Order: sequence, then structure tokens, then C-alpha cells
Amino acid sequence: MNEQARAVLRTNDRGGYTVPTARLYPFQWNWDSAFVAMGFATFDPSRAWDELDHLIKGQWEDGLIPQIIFHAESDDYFPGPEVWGIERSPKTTGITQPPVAATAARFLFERDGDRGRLSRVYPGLLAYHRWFRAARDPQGTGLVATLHPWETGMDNSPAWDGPMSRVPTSTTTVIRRRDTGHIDPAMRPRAEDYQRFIHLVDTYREAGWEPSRMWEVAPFKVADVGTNAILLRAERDLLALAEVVGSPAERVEIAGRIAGLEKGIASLWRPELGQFAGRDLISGEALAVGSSAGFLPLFAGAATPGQVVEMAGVLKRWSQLVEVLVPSTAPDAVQFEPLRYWRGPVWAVVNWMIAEGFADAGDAETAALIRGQTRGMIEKSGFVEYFDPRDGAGAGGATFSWTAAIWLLLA
Ligand code: 9WN
Repeated sequence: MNEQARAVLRTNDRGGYTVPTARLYPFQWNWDSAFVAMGFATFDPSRAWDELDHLIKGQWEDGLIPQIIFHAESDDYFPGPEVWGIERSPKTTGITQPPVAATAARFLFERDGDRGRLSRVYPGLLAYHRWFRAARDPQGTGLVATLHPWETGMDNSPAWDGPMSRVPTSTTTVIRRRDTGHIDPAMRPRAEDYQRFIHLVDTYREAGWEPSRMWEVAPFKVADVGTNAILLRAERDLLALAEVVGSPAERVEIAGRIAGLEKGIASLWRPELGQFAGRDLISGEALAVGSSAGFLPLFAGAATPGQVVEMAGVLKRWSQLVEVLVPSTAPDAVQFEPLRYWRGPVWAVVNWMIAEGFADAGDAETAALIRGQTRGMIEKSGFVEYFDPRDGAGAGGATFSWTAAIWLLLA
């Protein structure tokens, strides 16, 4: 299995960057790459740093590290560069994804101690975190906003149903989906979801991808618990790296953002769910749907001991309803759909982060349970994109990079 996992990464390597899987996702994706870098670090440290270097090649002058970097052309994916309308080289999208990159950089550095490679990526990572604060929290609330569900990495989560219902389904772009040609449509977001996804892309393209204009016109604006938790974890990891290659002033700056995020995330605790949940920043309402993202503050070290116990209890309840933890949507929620993408299936990367969080919080038993089930589902179904929580059957794309990377991290 270890050999096969390494082979998946090698097969998806396009020369310094890795595609999530051939055909379905033929470019470099932001958060996929961070997990892939950690996977490579277990057997090829230099190649691991290359992955982060390539990610930073797509970075904008204002610090944004985009969701997708279109290093090479391909007709296999929609929406491609022509829809985003961004004239850069390499071409990119104009939104971001959960910022796992600094966490990956720390992981790499702690394994090989290569200060030279770290120094090359550190300025880009610092600029990226500054971008989040400036572009996505202009009022200084502590929590950053997400302006498109694709930014959360959990595209069609039921958490976005409320906020997305306000987004019109009209588009100026003609929708030519490619995903449903590769994968069973029953496992993918619906047609209406895509109309709204593309309406948002059209809106921001018309705003010139300028952060303050996007902020003004955004019909979708949420404080996603997953993104904020991953950012807090990444800020802590960046602070550790700043101790090695940063300045005292940078350390003070990062510590300030950490304090803001800690306060913001504490305000997202939902006692009725026994979990954290995001907030709709337009209506002010809590996005009160139980989800795997609701456990991610553990990964950020942002849960109190009492909250850790409550969340372990929630998982115990869920484990009576499904065979494999952690379903992306609470299995007792009416919105739960075990095979439709982020509305139910289990994702290895999310499991890995939640298990790390429980372990760091001192709950070794829950961490071991999640890690064991994650290994079990991969052993059973291979390195697929995601898994059916009812039986661990594989779904979505095959030979998937981040699932292989997580296997190597758990090995
Ligand atoms: C849009 C690549 C990406 C993941 C996301 C996952 C899916 C893209 C899509 O694939 O999203 O970014 O077109 O469906 O939701 O988490 O990064 O694996």
C-alpha cells in the first residue's frame, strides 16, 4: 500500500506540481497541494518543497494564493481560465482555498531542516496570511470571510444552502460542465449549484477581481468554520517558522492575528450541536448544520477541554448511524446524502486534520478510532476521492493524490 500510494503521487506529478487526479482535475489545486507536499515529504523531501514553490508561482502581488493554478492547458475541466478572465502567467482563478500551505511548510521543515528551502517559501506564506486579513476581514472582526463555496473546499455542503439560496441562478457564462462526463452526476453538485457557482464567478469577474469591490458586491459572504480553523492552525505554524526565518516585528504581527482568530472561533461554538459552526455574514445567522468542518477548531487548538469531550460524544453518536467516520454532514441531519460530494461522504484529508486535533487535545482514543477507520476505508476501496460513510465504498475520482498523501501520513 505504501508503494502504491507513492506511485499515485508520482503518476499525478506533472513536473514540480501534482494534479489531484488525471482528467477530472488537470491543474494544481491550492489545498490539495499542501497535503500532497506533506505526502511527498515522507519519501522525497526536495520534491515536497517543489510542490509549495509551484503553488507560490501562482501568487498574486496582493498576496492571494489562488484556488487553482492553470500551469498547463486542458479541456477536461470547467470553468477553465477563459471563464475567470484573469490575464496572468501562469493563469489562475481569482478566489482562494483553505490555507493549509504554512502547515505543510512547517511539516517539511521539521522533517528535513532545510532553511534554504524554507526561506524561499516563507515570504509568500506571510503575504498570503496578510491577504486574508486585508481582503477578507476588512473590518477587523478576527474571522475571515469566504466569498464563494469553492473557497471552503467543501463546495456543496448543506451549510451553504441558506446563504446560496440568495444567489441568483442566472449566468452570463455558458455552463459546459465536464465533471459529469467523468463522474456519476448523482455524486456531484446539482445543476442549480453550478448556476449559482458561476453566477458568483461572473459577479467577481465584473468587479475586476479587486478585493474591496468583491467585498461590496458579494451576494455570498460566510465565516466558514473550516477555513478559519485551518487559517488559525496555519498562523500558529507560520509563527513557529517566523522564529527561524522571520523578524521580531513579523512575529508580533502574526501573534496579533492569532489572538483575533482565537476570539472569533470561540464565538462559533454551537451548544445545541455540540460542535462549532460558521456564520452567514449577510444575515448574521449561524449556519447550524452539523458537519465535519465543525470539528476542525480542534486542529487549530481552539477548543476548550469541555468542548473536546462534547465533540468526542457527538462522534460517538454519529458512529452508531454510519460505519465510517467522519461524514461531511451530520448523519442525522435531513440534508445528509451519503454519496453526494460534501453532503455526506467521508474525506481522508478532513479525517486526518480532525484526528490530529483530537490527539493534540489529549484524546488519543478518538484520534486512534478516526485514524484506524481512515486506513480501513483506504485499504478497502483504494486511493479514491471520497468514501461512502455507510460502508467505506469508494466514490468520485480514482487514483487521487490527497488520499494517497494521507495514507503515507498515517503509515
Ligand atoms: C472546485 C480538487 C478539488 C478540491 C475541492 C473539491 C473539488 C473543485 C470542483 O475538487 O472542488 O475547487 O470542481 O469540484 O470540492 O475540495 O480541492 O480535488
